[in-house]
Amino acid sequence: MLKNTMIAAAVGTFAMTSAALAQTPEFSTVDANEDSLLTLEELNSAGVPITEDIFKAADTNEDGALDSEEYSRIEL
Ligand SMILES: [Ca+2]
Ligand SMILES: [Ca+2]
Repeated sequence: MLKNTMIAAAVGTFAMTSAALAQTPEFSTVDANEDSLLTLEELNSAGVPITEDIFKAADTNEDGALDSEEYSRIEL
């Protein structure tokens, strides 16, 4: 049951992705816990169409999160 819900959510996110490609949300909008770092989870929750590969490539200092500078450089 939960698994099916998650698959449905994933498909829904994918459907929204192409429409959202043109722009990324404001850094502050994505940073749900306001620690000035964006985790992959926060990005996904905010609807940013980012994959783990892109996230890791963008995380140049490899601390597992994106700061505002790293976020500004991501190319989706
Ligand atoms: Ca955060
Ligand atoms: Ca980082």
